[in-house]
Amino acid sequence: MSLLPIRVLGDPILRKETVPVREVTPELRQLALDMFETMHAAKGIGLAAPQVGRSERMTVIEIEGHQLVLLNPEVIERAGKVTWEEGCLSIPEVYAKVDRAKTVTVRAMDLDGKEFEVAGDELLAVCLQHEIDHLDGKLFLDRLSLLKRRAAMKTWDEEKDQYPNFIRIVVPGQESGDDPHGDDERI
Ligand code: K2U
Ligand code: ZN
Repeated sequence: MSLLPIRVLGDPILRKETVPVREVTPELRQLALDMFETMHAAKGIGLAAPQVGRSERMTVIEIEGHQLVLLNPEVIERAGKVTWEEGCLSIPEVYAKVDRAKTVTVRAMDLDGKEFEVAGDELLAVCLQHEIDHLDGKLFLDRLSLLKRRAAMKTWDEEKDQYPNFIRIVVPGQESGDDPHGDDERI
């Protein structure tokens, strides 16, 4: 397995629509393994293909040891409202409260090419929506008010020079700024 460089805000790939997966190849299976390894090293609970420079419509999620690989995911049901302080592995050190659906049902394909549905609430629901946004070229910043977005971009302006060429190299065990409940600056 390999640790993959994470693309950060400013890299155009984060703003591109992803391409549906038509065939599950051995290379795609390896990509899923590498995405899990990279996500773990970055202390994340989700990671979408564009965040590692790939255009496949694919994301991985792991919450409380339960792993999900979602190919071509789509939200088929949503209900309620929840406000969650979000971060993003592609926008380190920046946090903001985001309103999303409290519960969602997502239809996707697994690595065996089999269609499945997953229903989630709270953290799983937020993560599913955050990752599917990535696959649509959207970031949590896009869901903030103008004022909150400006504050987030001001924080990012102070951080972005650490990531030349919009690349973040993840080192296992290194303190990362993705803990939404750390003492990093919050918006
Ligand atoms: O896609 C990503 O950038 C990984 C995101 C996923 C996520 C964002 C907000 C809320 C839930 C999930 C995070 O950086 S993963 C970091 C994290 C860890 C524990 C709880 C929430 C977020
Ligand atoms: Zn993210």
